[in-house]
Amino acid sequence: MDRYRLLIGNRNHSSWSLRGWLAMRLSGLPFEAEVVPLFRDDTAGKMVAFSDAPARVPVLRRNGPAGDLVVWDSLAILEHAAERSPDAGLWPADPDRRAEARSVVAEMHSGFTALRTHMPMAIRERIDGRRDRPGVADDVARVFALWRRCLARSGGPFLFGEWSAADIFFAPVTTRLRTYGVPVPDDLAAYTEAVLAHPHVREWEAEAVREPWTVEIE
Ligand SMILES: N[C@@H](CCC(=O)N[C@@H](CS)C(=O)NCC(=O)O)C(=O)O
Repeated sequence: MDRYRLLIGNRNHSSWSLRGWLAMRLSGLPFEAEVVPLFRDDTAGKMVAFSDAPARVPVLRRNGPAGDLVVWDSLAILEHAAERSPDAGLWPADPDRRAEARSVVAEMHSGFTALRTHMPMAIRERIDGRRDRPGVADDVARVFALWRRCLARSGGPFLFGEWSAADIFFAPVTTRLRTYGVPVPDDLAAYTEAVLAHPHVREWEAEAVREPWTVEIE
């Protein structure tokens, strides 16, 4: 079987890379991750050397008998992984639940700008004092409402029962809540703990802790 190469940014900081990597990891498709350190003079050059995709991460590449392929954008990577591994459970099996899971993922993919701007992912850091930045409280409230809605229907432990695309897309948010000390309501604490304890998230975090690069959070 052809192997894939997945270009990712710093594991401590690159939330979109985490999503693409978690999707590939759940798919079971064989792949190797290659890290390009972000925010350096040579970052864009390394991304451009990897493929003809825009200079962003993640980017997935496959070369071999099955044909050459470049997939960029975390959601496109997740969809490719789901198509190639239909039994991996990236999307719920039930069409109605799958439509809701797609809505949840789409909302994350195109929204939550304040949360992303003011609380950049920094897995191994603990930073205080950003909870009153503009728009953050509204974004956090929406995240909690969304999680509550999904968990009420599924019964947990994850948004659609089993670990799936929806949890993958919100995994960086759970690390942000921890990094910036955002209180998690009691009824959602088990969910955030389950996400942070998921073996794939732990595997990523262990690598993030070992990374040599440091990036100043302004
Ligand atoms: N919508 C894209 C966003 C990708 C993105 O913005 N990635 C960031 C890192 S998390 C990046 O490559 N930044 C490098 C830069 O802007 O130079 C996706 O889902 O993959």
